[in-house]
Amino acid sequence: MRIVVLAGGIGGARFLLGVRAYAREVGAEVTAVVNVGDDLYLHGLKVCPDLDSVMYTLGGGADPERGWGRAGETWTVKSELAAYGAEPSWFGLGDRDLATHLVRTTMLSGGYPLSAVTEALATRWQPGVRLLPATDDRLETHVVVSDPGGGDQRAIHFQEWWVRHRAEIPTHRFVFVGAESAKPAPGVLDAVGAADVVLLAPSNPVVSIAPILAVPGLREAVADGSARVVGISPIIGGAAVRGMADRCLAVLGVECSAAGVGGLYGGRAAGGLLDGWLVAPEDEETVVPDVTVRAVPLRMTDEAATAAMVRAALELT
Ligand code: FO1
Repeated sequence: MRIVVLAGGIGGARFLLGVRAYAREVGAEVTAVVNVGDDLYLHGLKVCPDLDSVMYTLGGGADPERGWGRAGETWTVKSELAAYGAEPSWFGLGDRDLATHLVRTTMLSGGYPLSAVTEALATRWQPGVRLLPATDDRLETHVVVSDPGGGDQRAIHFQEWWVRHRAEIPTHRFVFVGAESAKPAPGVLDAVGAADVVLLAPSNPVVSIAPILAVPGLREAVADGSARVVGISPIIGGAAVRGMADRCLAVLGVECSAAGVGGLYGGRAAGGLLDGWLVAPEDEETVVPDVTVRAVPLRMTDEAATAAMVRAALELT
């Protein structure tokens, strides 16, 4: 069996631990198509937060509390940069993490596409699933904001919105810069086309899953493909499990609920993506037109709990 997972960063990484565990049980192949909209250049280095969260988490090198960056991290370079007054200081790059960005930037400068760089970095980490960026092209999530109390609108990078402002700034819309000319990374369309199941991880639907689907041809490949498509709700009992999906959904005017996100993805018969939608027991009354909804525990407390979610999703197909 072949499983493709569309995933963002921290929540996606934790979900992929369960997918990998399930796949090992049943002998399935897993390809993760990971969001690149969070990526940014910083101090001359290319940083890919979602790809790195997935790679470090599956490779056993992630800091379990933070969910991003490396375990056992030190911050010497960060403090040296601050001593020079080098901005931005609001985005911390750890010393161990920097080695990843140095290798990545060197390879990109040498002409390697991001997908080849990701494969090279994963050779060290052995994540146990194939990691593909959604695209090798530039696709950056920018956020149109205005200062509190009105004033002109301006676009800032997603990370500045997420980390510097913690999303606590008047926010008007999200723009996936470069999406219109981006192409699916090599292997992405083949993986989706050959998949028996495509899973939408319980990542942020607005700034993690949407930028993946914004790559021309990718949404169509999923919607029109032969694979069954099952999503896992990132919202339990009307609250985001982690991160700021609630604030992101509010920007879109979408209800922060399992039904709201299910409706955002839509049923395949109605031109959307979903055949199945996994919700938490608190949300068992959820109805999404044309979609089979099933309620199971969705707290990813450990690999076994997450693998049980994956099994439930596969049973939905
Ligand atoms: N998140 C923060 O809240 N503060 C940081 O200083 C920070 C640094 C950072 C460095 C590398 C990296 O891969 C991720 C980092 N993140 C940080 C998390 C990042 O904003 C999120 O992982 C995603 O972009 C959102 O899912």
